[in-house]
Amino acid sequence: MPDHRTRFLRLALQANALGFGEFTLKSGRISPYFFNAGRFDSGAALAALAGCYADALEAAGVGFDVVFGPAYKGIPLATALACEYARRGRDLPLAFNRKEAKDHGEGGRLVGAPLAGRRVLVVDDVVTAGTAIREALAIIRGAGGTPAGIAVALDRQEVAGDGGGQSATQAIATEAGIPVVAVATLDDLLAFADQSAGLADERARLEAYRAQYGVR
Ligand code: OMP
Repeated sequence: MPDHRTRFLRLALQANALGFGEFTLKSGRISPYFFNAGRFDSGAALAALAGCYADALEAAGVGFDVVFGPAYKGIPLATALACEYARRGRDLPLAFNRKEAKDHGEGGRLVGAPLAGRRVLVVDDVVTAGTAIREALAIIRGAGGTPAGIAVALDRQEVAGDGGGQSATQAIATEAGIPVVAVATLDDLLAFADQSAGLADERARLEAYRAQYGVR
């Protein structure tokens, strides 16, 4: 397992961003685990997380000119990633959206660097059915940008309703013709649980969930 995956899963467990129990997802599925990126709630935690995203993107070799964080959870993630790139010597433009249009001041829904004519990387937290990512792609296209890739912390590798047997991320990658880079996947989490003492019960529940909703 490449280092950024293990590093991320350790960080997520330490921060309680990865929880085990019973969670109802946006899709209505009842999941034995949940990733809450909001628990990366300090400068140091976000900086460490951004390092994992940057390593995963570098390993995947994705080309882009600007990073875009969808409201709300993508905003601190994209911001931290842009800061991490600056630390590594590349100053990248950064943009994000508001959920509500602003009718005064500068107005509009987009904040930050222009997207028009640029290759845009979407930075978000997690993909289940892919609804949130599809909305972000529509915003980018509406602003004249070209989606160039998607970076998420966790790919839950679940079949999408319309995925034709593919996972939501595979369906989006095929539809949009762009790479979806996940720092870690459910498969990585299962492999990590195999090697970690004390996660045997959680692993069994993850396996049962994958048998029901996971991609084959
Ligand atoms: P999709 O839009 O179905 O891909 O679900 C992704 C969104 O669901 C995320 O942006 C979160 O709002 C939320 N979510 C999590 O934050 N963590 C999870 O582990 C699972 C979900 C979810 O509801 O599926």
